[in-house]
Amino acid sequence: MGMNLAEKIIKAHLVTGNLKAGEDIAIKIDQTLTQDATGTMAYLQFEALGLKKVKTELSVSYVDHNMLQASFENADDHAFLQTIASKFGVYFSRPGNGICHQVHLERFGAPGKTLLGSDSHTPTNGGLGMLAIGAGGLDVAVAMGGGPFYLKMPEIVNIRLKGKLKSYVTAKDIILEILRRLSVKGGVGKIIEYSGSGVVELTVPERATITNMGAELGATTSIFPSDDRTKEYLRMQKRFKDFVKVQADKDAKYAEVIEIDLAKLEPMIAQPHSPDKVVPVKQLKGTKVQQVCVGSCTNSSLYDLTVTAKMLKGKQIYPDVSMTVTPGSKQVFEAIAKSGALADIIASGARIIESACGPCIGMGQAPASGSVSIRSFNRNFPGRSGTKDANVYLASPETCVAAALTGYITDPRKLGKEPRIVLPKKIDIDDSGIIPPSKNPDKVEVIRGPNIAPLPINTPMSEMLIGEILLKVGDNITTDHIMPAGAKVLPLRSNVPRIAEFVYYQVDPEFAKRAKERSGGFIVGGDNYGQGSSREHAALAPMFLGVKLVITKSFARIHLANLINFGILPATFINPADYDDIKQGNQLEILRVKEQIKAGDTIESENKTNGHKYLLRVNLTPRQREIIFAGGLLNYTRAGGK
Ligand code: MIC
Ligand code: SF4
Repeated sequence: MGMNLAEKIIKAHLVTGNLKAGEDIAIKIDQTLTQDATGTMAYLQFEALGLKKVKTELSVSYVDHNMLQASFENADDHAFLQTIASKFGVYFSRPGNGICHQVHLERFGAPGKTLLGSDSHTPTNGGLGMLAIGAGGLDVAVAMGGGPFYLKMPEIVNIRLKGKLKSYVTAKDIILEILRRLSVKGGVGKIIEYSGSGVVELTVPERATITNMGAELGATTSIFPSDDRTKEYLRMQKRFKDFVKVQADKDAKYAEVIEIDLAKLEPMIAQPHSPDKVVPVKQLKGTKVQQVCVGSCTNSSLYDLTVTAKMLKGKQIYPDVSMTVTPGSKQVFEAIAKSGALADIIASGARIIESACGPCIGMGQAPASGSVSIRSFNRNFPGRSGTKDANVYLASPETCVAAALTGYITDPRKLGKEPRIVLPKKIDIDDSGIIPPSKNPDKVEVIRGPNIAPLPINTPMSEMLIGEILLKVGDNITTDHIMPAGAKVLPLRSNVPRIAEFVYYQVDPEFAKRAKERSGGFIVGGDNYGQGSSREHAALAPMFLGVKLVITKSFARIHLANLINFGILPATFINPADYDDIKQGNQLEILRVKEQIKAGDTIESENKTNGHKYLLRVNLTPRQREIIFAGGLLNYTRAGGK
């Protein structure tokens, strides 16, 4: 029987397990990436493993998130990251060099390889035919140390693309349509593999827009085959040597097949506050817009910025709209400067931002109160922009520009003929923003400013869990809800005691105080708990506050792994009615918890407030069980666990 592409790459990297969906497997990781907001912890954790040098083929540390330097914190982190990278054999992409996923696609991604990144949008590099997976920083630290990455073998779903996109319909509209059909939990436990005659119509950056937003489906990753388009892209990057052809066998089997006729698509837009609340742009025609942002790891390629410039050329941004444009990398920035596209963008009145995540993670450009912001980004969770009551919509750069020019949500097809874009055949390749590791690592001194606090370590699990339900939340809670980002909180990522004050801050500002007063407790959540970002701080900071148990209807993949990594027990309700029964403030008790977990995956708990008993599912592999008992992966690894 033929194999699909994901299975082929997994098989070639398999360390343990077999390729049956739902089974526990471990795979070898060829490359890793970190970014600054998750990277400081990842390198502290790598350091705690006691190794001298990374054992991967390639590890890169990017600085792209914490770029506003309103105080010393971010600059401290940059110095720490640069020196520790140099010491441990890691390449360092300096601030200004670009957004990790965009730069990795340009300079390092390679078909057939595996990539583990401490950022949920790591699957962007699936656009090159790479098996690229997002994970918590600790999993990436372990991979840097040569350890395999453990996961449940996903189901492989095939999305077959046919036909050709019509004028003003883009790769962003393809993934928005998929989100409309499948929802933010439609990809959980799955790898999305693209194929079909429509694939050749898409360039690598367009494919990367699609695989990037596969993260919003909750998918483990998304992948395209490599082909002549991949060759063309790697040749332009002067990396032709990295090309290998990877594709599915003709008779490959998939768990599910979904067909999309590209010719039938139209411009789409995701409404507040979820990337799957997708409707055709024309349906929202006439909605007043106050802010427009083009950029982010989803849509900041040379093509995206060139089309933005072409549409803006000779025109002015609507007087009451503020528009920002962010090139995804230094390479893109230089190329638009040389082609003149940058001058057209500046002349239109747009505000140019350095190559970084910027407004996507609330690092500046928070919209006005109650206003509408249209962004070419990938997430529009409440408050993520930095303004709690802002209404953020997600759309293609073309739809963004249409709004910037008219002041209202406008179907770009109303603007007349789509501009013809001819990209330069050659661009300048300049890797001066990527600093190789030191040849004399022993001489490198790691700089640790006061923002770098020591790593908090959990205690081993106790014999019984007794505590209060500190908070009860609903479905699709994101890690942005649990551990907000933005210009105020992100700079504290290297300082867990300080960042812990902000756990659930937007949902319930009293949460941290309550957790401290009660010396910890438990959290109850609904379906798809912990979707979105890979930030392990959403587990690490609750752990610091004494949270020992999270009970939900279901979990998102990366957050589930992060909870286990930091020794917080994840459990699900067996009887859905128990979710309705349990209330915030109730006392819950689980006796002989370790014994119960060892005996099987069902454990008994008692709500001491109303006397009701709940059966909970604790679905752990034997290794995860030991990690939880040890109080987290670091304790487990230090004690000799593999
Ligand atoms: C995000 O888009 O939410 C982030 C910020 O890139 C996160 C990582 C983080 O929180 O540092 C992600 O996607 O994993
Ligand atoms: Fe950065 Fe936004 Fe991409 Fe996250 S989604 S890596 S914050 S640009």
